[in-house]
Amino acid sequence: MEWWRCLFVGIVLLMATGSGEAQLSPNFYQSSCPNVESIVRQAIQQKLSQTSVTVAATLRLFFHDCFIEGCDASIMVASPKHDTERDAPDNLSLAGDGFDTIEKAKEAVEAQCPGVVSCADILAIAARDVVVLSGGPSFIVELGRRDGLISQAGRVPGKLPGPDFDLKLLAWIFGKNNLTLLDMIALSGAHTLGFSHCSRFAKRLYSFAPSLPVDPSLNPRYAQQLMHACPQNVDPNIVVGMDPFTPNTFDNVYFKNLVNGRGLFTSDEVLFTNPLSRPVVSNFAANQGNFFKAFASAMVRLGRVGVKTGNEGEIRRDCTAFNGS
Ligand code: HEM
Ligand SMILES: *[C@@H]1O[C@H](CO)[C@@H](O)[C@H](O)[C@H]1NC(C)=O
Ligand SMILES: CC(=O)N[C@H]1CO[C@H](CO)[C@@H](O)[C@@H]1O
Repeated sequence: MEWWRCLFVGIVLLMATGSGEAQLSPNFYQSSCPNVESIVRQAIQQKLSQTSVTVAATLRLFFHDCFIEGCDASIMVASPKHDTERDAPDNLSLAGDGFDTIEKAKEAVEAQCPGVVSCADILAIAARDVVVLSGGPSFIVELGRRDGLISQAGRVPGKLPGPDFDLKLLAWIFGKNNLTLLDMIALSGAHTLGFSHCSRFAKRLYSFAPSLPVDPSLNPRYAQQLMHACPQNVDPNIVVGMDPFTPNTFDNVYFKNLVNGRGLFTSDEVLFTNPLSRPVVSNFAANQGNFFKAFASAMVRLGRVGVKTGNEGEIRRDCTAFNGS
């Protein structure tokens, strides 16, 4: 080999191995905390027996965590000054039960394996578990994430998709997180669970366009139902099920709804109205198995976004506070 090629290969090898870039692995805690998954599952099941809100709240928490600074539990950090990620306006709807679920699971894990398992990994396991416990697909969770050292409300704006996004913007923001169009469509299927406040879609009912108050892509009967549930100037705490038929079950009804003009947000319905994504929506609506497979693989890829490994970050003792604080 010519010397410069040798040098080049050497540098590449060094970059791959020498930078401390560790990989996630399903067996990461095999020797340090072999029962971590069953400890987390038990904590989730117990919380779930108290309130079904846990399911959607935990899944959404994982998504928001990963899109802001990567999957590093930065969303969990609380500060008396109310200036961390969870205090950003975008979080308003992050139900407190999601945070509580992760804190409970962390306490249970700490009791058996103190100082070993990251909050980021507990959140990733918990997100998988709530999907399974509500009827969705199971999958193997990769582990070995470290907890982040940055959590600032000011760094949230622009990192999360909005309910008024079109397909191009959705594809762009998921693309920034190494997720494909297919991943994005599959992950949107999480809206088969949970609730939304009226303010997030009221524009589609009352002020879509100057001469066209109701978004024409809304099924007219669905629009009527939504106006009934969300009259103008409704109490801001009122919520409606994002999948009006089975809001507590993880199934493909979300995609059937889209085909029938029953997507709650513009960002939901556009997946069917845009010809680029429509074939996938139709496929998921007709075949729940295909949706489940795509969702499981997209969740694994979501769980890789911006992860810290090796000796980056820390293993937080308390998920809501940096160790140094
Ligand atoms: C595709 C872009 C997305 C947009 C624009 C979006 C937007 C929203 C909005 C506006 C809400 C309602 C918040 C409220 O007012 O209460 C919501 C709820 C929710 N989202 Fe998304 N989301 C997206 C993707 C995702 C993904 C990828 C996941 C998870 C994998 C997810 C999981 C959830 C869940 C479970 C809820 C219900 C929360 C609850 O009931 O507590 N979303 N989303
Ligand atoms: C996306 O993937 C590239 C290549 O593997 C990686 O360098 C980058 O950090 C990833 N970005 C995120 C946000 O995970
Ligand atoms: C659950 C949670 O932490 N919600 C906070 C979101 O941010 C607002 C301020 O923008 C706080 O008032 C909420 O307590």
